[in-house]
Amino acid sequence: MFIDKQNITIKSGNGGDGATSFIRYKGVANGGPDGGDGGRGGDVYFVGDARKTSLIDFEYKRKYAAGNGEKGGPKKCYGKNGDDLYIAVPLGTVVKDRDSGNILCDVFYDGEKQLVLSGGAGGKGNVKFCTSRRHAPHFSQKGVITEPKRVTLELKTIADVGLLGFPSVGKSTLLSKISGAKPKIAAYHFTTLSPNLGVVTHYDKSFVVADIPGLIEGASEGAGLGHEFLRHVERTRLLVHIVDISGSEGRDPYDDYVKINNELFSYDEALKDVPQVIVANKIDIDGAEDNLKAFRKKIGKKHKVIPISAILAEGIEEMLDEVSKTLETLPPLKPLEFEKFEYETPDEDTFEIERDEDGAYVVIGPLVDLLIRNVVLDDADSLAYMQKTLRNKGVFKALKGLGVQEGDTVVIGEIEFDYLE
Ligand SMILES: Nc1nc2c(ncn2[C@@H]2O[C@H](COP(=O)(O)OP(=O)(O)OP(=O)(O)O)[C@@H](O)[C@H]2O)c(=O)[nH]1
Ligand SMILES: [Mg+2]
Repeated sequence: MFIDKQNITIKSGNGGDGATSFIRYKGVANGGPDGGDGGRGGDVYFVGDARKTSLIDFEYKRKYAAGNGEKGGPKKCYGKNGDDLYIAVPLGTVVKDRDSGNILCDVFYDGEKQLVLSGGAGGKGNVKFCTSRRHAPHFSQKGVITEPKRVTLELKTIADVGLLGFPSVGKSTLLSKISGAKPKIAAYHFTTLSPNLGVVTHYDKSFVVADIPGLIEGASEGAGLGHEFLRHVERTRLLVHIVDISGSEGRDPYDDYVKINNELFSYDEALKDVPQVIVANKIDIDGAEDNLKAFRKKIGKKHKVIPISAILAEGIEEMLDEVSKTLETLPPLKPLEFEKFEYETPDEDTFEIERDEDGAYVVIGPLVDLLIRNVVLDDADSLAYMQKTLRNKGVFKALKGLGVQEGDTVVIGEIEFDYLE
């Protein structure tokens, strides 16, 4: 089974909670605060791995999470940071946010690391809340809890050369002769079920060739293996278009050539700009030479047609010369051009105020989530700290702007209090 599209869930690590703790040792009754900060949650990266050729690994494991940050400890001990997670993917893997379809990254080069999710920040320990007036804070901050994200991985194979043509024209046979690849070869259609890659060395040049199977008439609308493999044609610099010049299956080679091109161009018009080397295979079969003459006539002088016998390895050198020469004139492949989508870490300074049916002022938004996560309700210091934050972030000012009166109810998460000037 070839897998070139997969949905998975990824999550960066939560931040570790800060510690609330006080110095304790013999002879000291009430030592000062010494609670350390929580550790940062681990980040999630995708990494290009040239040894991988499909997304099969993701068929078996769908959930990926970086390590959580550890809690802070007494004696100002910092919590350990969570381990980063590196997810290895084949080159040409495009990672998208599943809900919006926006592109997070295109992993193009071997060893390339792409950061997609940052770990949650660790909470501050109570030491950090000491001030000249607050010597013994009985509160600390919680670490940031991160959200899992649903992403789609899509493999758009990167190859210098794409081999294409109707089923059984000899694509895999050719690939097996020019590279170390050992694809399955047989006299029935759709022998090859996934794009095979091979590395070809020709004199001092080497290039990657992909056997792109499954193309038949109607492929761009889903016939045969259809669309599945057309996306692998998008990222080739050059196409080797193979026809069975012997017409061994009763089809006209020129008809085949036109049909395959129609499928390509109706899938993506831009493929018209990808140069093609036309190869007439199975020249060893009786009658093929006559067909070649007729084919050349229909193709016209503009295009060169190279006759070969893949099975007998004849004409291969001429073909590789042509491929290699053409490749030299073509620019290298580049990653997709796109605007990188980044998951937002909510801006914890933002809030909104709504009125509920009882007329109470309800404060909502990321700022509130932050405050609620951190407040210790039965601790006066903690409540005072929350009040100060509300003032500093402009919540009281906004309430006044809305006409809040002394004694009105203000709701923040689960906390309700009367507004006092
Ligand atoms: N006579 C002759 N037969 C060939 C030649 N090249 C391939 N064949 C035969 O054609 C049949 C199909 O070859 P494959 O290489 O599997 O064809 P393919 O294009 O990869 O086919 P799919 O994977 O089904 O798309 C096999 O039986 C091959 O032995 C050739 O040059 N001459
Ligand atoms: Mg094949």
